[in-house]
Amino acid sequence: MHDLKTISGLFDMRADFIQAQPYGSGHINDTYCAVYDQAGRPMRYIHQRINDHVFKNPAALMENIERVTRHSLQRLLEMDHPEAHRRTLVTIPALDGRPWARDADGNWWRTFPFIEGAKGYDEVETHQQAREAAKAFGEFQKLAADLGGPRLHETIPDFHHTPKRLATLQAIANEDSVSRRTRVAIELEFALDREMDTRKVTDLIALGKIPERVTHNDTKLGNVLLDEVTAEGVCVIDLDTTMPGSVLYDFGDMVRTICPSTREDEADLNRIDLRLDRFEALVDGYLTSAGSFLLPAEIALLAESGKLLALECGIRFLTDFLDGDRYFKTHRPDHNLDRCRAQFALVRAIEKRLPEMEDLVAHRAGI
Ligand code: ADP
Ligand code: GN1
Ligand code: MG
Repeated sequence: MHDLKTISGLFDMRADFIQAQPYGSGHINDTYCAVYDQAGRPMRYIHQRINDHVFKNPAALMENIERVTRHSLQRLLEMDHPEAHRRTLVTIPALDGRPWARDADGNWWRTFPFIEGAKGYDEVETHQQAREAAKAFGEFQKLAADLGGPRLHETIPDFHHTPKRLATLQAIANEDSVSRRTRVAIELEFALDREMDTRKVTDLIALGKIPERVTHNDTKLGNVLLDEVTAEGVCVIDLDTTMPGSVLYDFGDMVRTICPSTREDEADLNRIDLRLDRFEALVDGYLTSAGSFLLPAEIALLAESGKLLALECGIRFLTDFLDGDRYFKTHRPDHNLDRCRAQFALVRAIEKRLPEMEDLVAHRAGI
């Protein structure tokens, strides 16, 4: 636990710090919810320590976030959105005006207003949640679509370059630095058997058939807050990987996290399946907001993007397992291995249901 009172003093809070607690279930950053007294009223803020092991250039990352969120806020205000300040994150400046501050130990910190009356979920409970989450991510992409200025920084280069992720897995497996390779022969074979599948989207981007856009790149369900009363998608959060990408990465990660009947780390593989009813809700929600700008080449791959992202995420969990669990936060022994197996079980489930998924997309898109 960091000293959050000291951290709060680095920002232009205009309120008195009361207390702070660790918050949320993200795998990457250290997140705290802090309560302040603001002119006699309790107000909550999020203070986050940016994981600079994962993000090597936090200043560039914060520049991306600042540009994208300011642009989104401006667009929302222009359209007279009644809840503009609840629909996008905005940064609270540090005392020197920058959107980040460093503490005495060199840690990087940032602060956001707490989005009240909304919640992130690790697991979907209703169709409406699936539809609303997808609609909100589509709206996020739409708001960012006409961002001017230079190309955004790549906060993690080749983040969704699945063929490179597979090559890294092979390299780390060959090193076998923590002697775990013999335990994962089946999983390694599963990934290597699908080498051709890993190339689909990157090849089409290289050929110019799928455009580069401003995308979120980490659209798991937990990264969109839904209204606690209406379930409406309120605010997309966790913008660290907002950078140039493909909408297929965003949609695929929604399929991966929203359509399974189980959690991301389900240990009972027999329980893992893909719920077509949820997929239908997802497609419906996403096309409601993103349908106006998507190209036919993108729509054609929406169903398959789920398989790609589940495969990629499984590859990443397996890589981290073989590397001694250094990247993702783990909460039990073999956590990354369980996560990998669950992702690969999901890949199999999607492979079985792909024709039906493609029919659903074609039907909803009217093609
Ligand atoms: P990580 O990269 O570790 O996933 P996130 O930015 O997703 O970090 O934050 C972790 C959790 O904190 C989120 O899942 C969400 O529950 C909560 N959270 C983050 N920012 C806010 C915010 N502005 N308002 C309310 N809750 C937030
Ligand atoms: C991480 O930051 P968080 O917990 O929302 C990861 C994603 C993975 C996800 C798997 C920057 O997301 O890419 O899909 O875990 N984020 C980063 O749960 O690596
Ligand atoms: Mg998150």
